[in-house]
Amino acid sequence: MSKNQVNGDVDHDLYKLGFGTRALHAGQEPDQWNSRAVVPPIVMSTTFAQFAPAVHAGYEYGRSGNPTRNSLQKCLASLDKAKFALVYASGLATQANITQLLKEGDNIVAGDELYGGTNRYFRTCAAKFGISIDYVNFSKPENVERALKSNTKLVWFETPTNPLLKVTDIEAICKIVKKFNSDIIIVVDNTFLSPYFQSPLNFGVDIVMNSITKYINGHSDVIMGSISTNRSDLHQQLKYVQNAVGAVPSPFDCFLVNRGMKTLALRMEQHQKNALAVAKFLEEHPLVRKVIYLGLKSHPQYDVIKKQCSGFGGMVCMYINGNLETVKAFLEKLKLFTLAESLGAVESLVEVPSIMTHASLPPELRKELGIDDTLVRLSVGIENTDDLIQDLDQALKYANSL
Ligand code: P1T
Repeated sequence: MSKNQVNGDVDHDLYKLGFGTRALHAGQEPDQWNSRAVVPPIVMSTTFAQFAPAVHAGYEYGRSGNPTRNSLQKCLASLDKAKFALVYASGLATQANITQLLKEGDNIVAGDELYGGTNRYFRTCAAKFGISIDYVNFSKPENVERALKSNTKLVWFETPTNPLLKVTDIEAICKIVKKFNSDIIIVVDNTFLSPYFQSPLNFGVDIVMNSITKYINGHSDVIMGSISTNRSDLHQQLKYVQNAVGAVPSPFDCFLVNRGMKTLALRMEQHQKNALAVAKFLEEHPLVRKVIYLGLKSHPQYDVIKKQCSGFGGMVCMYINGNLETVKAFLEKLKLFTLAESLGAVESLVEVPSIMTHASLPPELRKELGIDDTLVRLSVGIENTDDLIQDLDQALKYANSL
């Protein structure tokens, strides 16, 4: 690895190094800055001086390119072991940019279980432009095979899904889709596991997208999204759209994410350690009807998880015995788990998908998926394990006593 690279492309020697090392060094080369700053500076300038008309040093205008953003994009590409990465103003802005690759009459085959906002964008925004969307359960690859059409241009799924942590065999889906039509673009939303625990590009996916707002930034203080890809044609098209649509993140936010990523590996290990302990504790609790966690052998797709993930992440779901009132009593008593939407940050969060993150789904779809009022989603943070268990225990005891 050369620390003396100036402005160039990603240094691919770096890709041989470990995840934690890449998170600290990729895109951070001090020689790209005149000052040799060890931490990429926040370049707030919206425009860049040109030597002569249309002759510039790689940057013209802040929407089309920014040095702080470039550092982040390089580092992110290295974490996904991708050739290219691009960042956007939010996860949903990323989805809207990718959808710009389609035209009227095209079809999308999407997972039936997606973050509520992702489903809402396809259903109410993309559909307005004459794009049809078919939703299928991706955990059964034969459903996807049946859904593909001659006008299908995009296949989009989350694995694991938000909120119920259903898992899709990425390799099996890629084989089916590419055999049907190799031009179809396959996108995996990798938000729930982050590049630390899952590398969808290794299994034949064209684009991996992330809501950076979650684990990658990890501190609940930035809204951002990203794509990573090895395909230069898609990178070129998406870079064009990134500038043309203009939903780019601020340099300050890029700086924060760049900093947050340096501890992604450490944070993910602690999220996982805590989540596994929490899931095991909840499994034994009389007020809990069912627990869903990737690291439990009871997960119906444990064999697929073992095959394609290097860890289980920090998201845990449970169904509580009782009704919404029981759930509300439990939430009211929690002291460390904050009742809030979002996930993947250092502090533990809790939410009720049916009336919060997935309230925008049609009620009949929620029912079909099993997102009812007794489902509680935990984003297990990096606090001390015993404190989290103790917090859940006292709140469950209270709710159980009513
Ligand atoms: O919030 P934003 O950065 O726009 O990302 C949207 C998004 C995309 N994909 C997944 C899997 C997500 O979970 C999200 C956002 N999710 C929440 C806010 C949530 O609480 O589930």
